[in-house]
Amino acid sequence: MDFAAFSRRARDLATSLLREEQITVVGHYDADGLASTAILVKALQRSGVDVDFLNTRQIDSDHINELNSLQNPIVFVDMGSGQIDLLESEIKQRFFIVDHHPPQRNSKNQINPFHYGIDGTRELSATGTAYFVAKAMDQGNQDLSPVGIVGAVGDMQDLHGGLKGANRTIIKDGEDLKLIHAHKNLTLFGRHSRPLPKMLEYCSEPMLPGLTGNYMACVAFIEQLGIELKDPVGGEVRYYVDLSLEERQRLTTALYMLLLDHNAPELVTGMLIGEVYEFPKEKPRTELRDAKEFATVLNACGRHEEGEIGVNICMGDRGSSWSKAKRLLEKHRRELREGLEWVKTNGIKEMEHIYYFDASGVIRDTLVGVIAGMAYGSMVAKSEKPIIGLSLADDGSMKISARGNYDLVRSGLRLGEALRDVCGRLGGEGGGHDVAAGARIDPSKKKEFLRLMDIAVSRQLNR
Ligand SMILES: [Mn+2]
Repeated sequence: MDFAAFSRRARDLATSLLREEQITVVGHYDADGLASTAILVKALQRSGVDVDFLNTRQIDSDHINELNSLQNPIVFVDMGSGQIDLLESEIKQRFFIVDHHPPQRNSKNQINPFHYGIDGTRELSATGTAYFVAKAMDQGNQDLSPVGIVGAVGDMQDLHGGLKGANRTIIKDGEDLKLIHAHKNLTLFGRHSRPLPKMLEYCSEPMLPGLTGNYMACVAFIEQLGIELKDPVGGEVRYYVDLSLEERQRLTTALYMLLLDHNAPELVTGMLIGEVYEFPKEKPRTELRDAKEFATVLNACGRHEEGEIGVNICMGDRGSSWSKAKRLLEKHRRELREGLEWVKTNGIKEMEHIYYFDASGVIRDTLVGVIAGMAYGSMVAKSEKPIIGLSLADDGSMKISARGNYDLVRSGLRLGEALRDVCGRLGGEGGGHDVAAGARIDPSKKKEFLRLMDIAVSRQLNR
């Protein structure tokens, strides 16, 4: 990796951007996209550039017309590297790209870690890339390091034993400023924002045998350990972060034993503990205290087309934007619950090697993947087959979200590959991770898709 050359490009780009009087930042609508948008907007504002922003799922011809009518120079973040040719032929004004997706090719006015031997899928996100551009504008922008980590975690760059590569530099910056506390801990989601039994009930990575999806069993499990559910003095419901060190150890050990009793492979027990990123300056018992939960807030904003709220939170608004986000989170969780309930009652269809459900017109396409994952968590679907959720998108295409688990991946499941092959053959497109992937096809191809996907999965699993 050539970090020095990467830093030079960051400096050059920072200089070019600061020469502009007005800029429009155009970012992707997921956690990494919103966080990277926020970093650039904040850094440019601080340097006196007149900046506005928008977040979108993809750049289509409508956007291009809209952008061309603005006439502002544009910075694309978390998008653009894969579409340089299109952008160069369609966008009339000057534009810049800050991205970490595999690039079509190198170009002037673009920064992408891949060009410097830095793996953009694991070592640096778009937010991280934007962070280094911001830091090159002004060292004072190092206070944006927590946001840099939220973007990386939002893009799941911490999946393989914690953040690596150039991401570590951002952590170091944040630690020096006492804004980031990276440490080993129980990795379960909700340590900061969910009552203890809820944290266990909703845990799907890893699946906790007998606990995931069973609230009463979780309550009994915690009580058996002699851990109080409520504070004996104040009576408040306790969260993981409220436990004493000794209680935390007791709980962690018990969860380990539970997994071992069920012959969980090392890969799965290993998921219980990992590096987590805490933000000590944020209010305790809120999602914003933890990088992973912060990223979920941003995803909820993006999925409900309220990207602006997420960007404002990343830029530091803990007032009205945070209030709106909390309401949005409630709505988001309600829709998830209702969606899961719908899947439960309407039944998952079972094929030889896959489960699927078609929630077209019922569950919004941006939530169908999360709900497919939750179907495992709540044991609606058994874990020996991957599950595929279908839904209709606004543009009339069929959105496909596939979810597996790590046992299946160990047996050979490669969902991203399967979707890319199958949907490619059907004139659609797909891809993603081994354990979670997505695709789009024409709805008329649904039957054929399911048939081919069933075959593809059976081949991967040698069944
Ligand atoms: Mn990204």
